Amino acid sequence: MTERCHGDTRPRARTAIVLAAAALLAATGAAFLPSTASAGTTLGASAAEKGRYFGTAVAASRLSDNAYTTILNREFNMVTAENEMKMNATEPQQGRFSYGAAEQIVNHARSRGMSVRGHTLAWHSQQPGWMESMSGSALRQAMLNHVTQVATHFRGQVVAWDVVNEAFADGSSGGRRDSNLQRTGNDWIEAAFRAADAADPNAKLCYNDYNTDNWTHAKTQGVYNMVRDFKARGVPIDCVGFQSHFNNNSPYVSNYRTTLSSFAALGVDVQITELDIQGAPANTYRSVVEDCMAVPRCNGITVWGIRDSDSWLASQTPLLFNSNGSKKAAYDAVLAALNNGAAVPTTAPPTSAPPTSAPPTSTPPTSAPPTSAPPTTPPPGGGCTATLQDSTRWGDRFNSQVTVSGASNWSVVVAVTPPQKVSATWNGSPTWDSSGNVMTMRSNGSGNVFGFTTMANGNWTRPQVLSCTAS
Ligand code: 9MR
Repeated sequence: MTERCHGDTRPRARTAIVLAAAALLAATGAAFLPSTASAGTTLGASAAEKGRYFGTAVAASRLSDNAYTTILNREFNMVTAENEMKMNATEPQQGRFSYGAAEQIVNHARSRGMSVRGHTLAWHSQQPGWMESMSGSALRQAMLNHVTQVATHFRGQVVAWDVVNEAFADGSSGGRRDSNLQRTGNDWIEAAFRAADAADPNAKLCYNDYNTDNWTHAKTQGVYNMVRDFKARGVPIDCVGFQSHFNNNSPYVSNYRTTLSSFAALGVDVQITELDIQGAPANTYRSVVEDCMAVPRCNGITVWGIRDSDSWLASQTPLLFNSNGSKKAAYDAVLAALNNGAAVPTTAPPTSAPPTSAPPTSTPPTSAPPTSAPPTTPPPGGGCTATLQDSTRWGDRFNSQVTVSGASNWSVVVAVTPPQKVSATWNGSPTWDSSGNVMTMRSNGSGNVFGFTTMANGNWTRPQVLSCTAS
């Protein structure tokens, strides 16, 4: 087994950065952007304009379905593998790792400017057979090795990991679920988080569960107490995922916003990770999105599938697209709620791990977006003109908007400065050169204004438009 490393300094570094940001917040007040309605035309674009993401679960087997990938590529900027990163998929035999289907999804997403949530490193369910029959210290070691190997394999490609999934019991106990992993000792969850932190220090590390939406439920309180304890003791946890599978037995409740904001107040990001709602009532979808938008640290929403026919609960028709791929009323409600929602505050604590490299060399990262900097325009000659303008800036990243004139079919080449990385795009089809720093964005029928989010990684240099070519 790989030697365990508890990364003694990393949790403290993480805490220090968050505390520094919190102090800054206290000093300056949370500078919310005005919640002016914007007009994003896709879920991903609208979320990204507000500093958030909108994702979906993807099954590798469906990537050959053109109708499916058309919606995926158009609407979403975050992807979760529905089953392909689970323990039984990635380590079918002990010590033999299998990443083919997971990589198919990761490559599909990343080559199109979408980010990836990793789901899931440790879970009582969907364990490979060899693990199901293990117990005690052998199981603990096997679990930690799995966490280490998988997180290391995808290091740098996954923005957030569901490190541990569904470890709390249903019902009124508020305690842990019994499982072979739980029987290795109550500290198995924090051990998994420390192993993930050592393997991929820059990924966000999340705890993910279902039936934790109702603030008054014992299970919600149980998870809350664990997260509070982890934060107090420096266990490296960054985020909590709320699966939010809503149905008649487990309905949406109006204290959901209290749940999200109460967890966020512990100093973690909160994300809605597997949203589906029986019957897809537009009003309930709207409420869920409004609740997330009202919480600055609710930085993303993922629906658990694209079309109703893709859902694990297809007969409940719980998703945003009909089986024929058309948008449902719930889709319109979600898009409107995203467009009407507030952007995350520009002074929020970093939503990705702090850069480990040298301190920023250019503009400090916490100021308001510059309004007076001149837009950059590439040299003429390609039959069109592309003008880049700064848009929103956060503690760790910033948005840019590019307006093209002179052509409706265009391709624009944009360069970012390493170690910057583009983490999301909207209203265009991007491809990258091998360095990952030069993006060619092609028109995709979404108009003449495209945008993208750049993770600064300590460098705040403005991206440059290199060329605009009409085609
Ligand atoms: O959607 C997934 C389905 O295809 C699998 O058969 C199932 C097996 O457990 O897992 C489903 O996804 C689950 C997710 O991984 C964790 N939260 C509950 C999801 C729905 O069951």
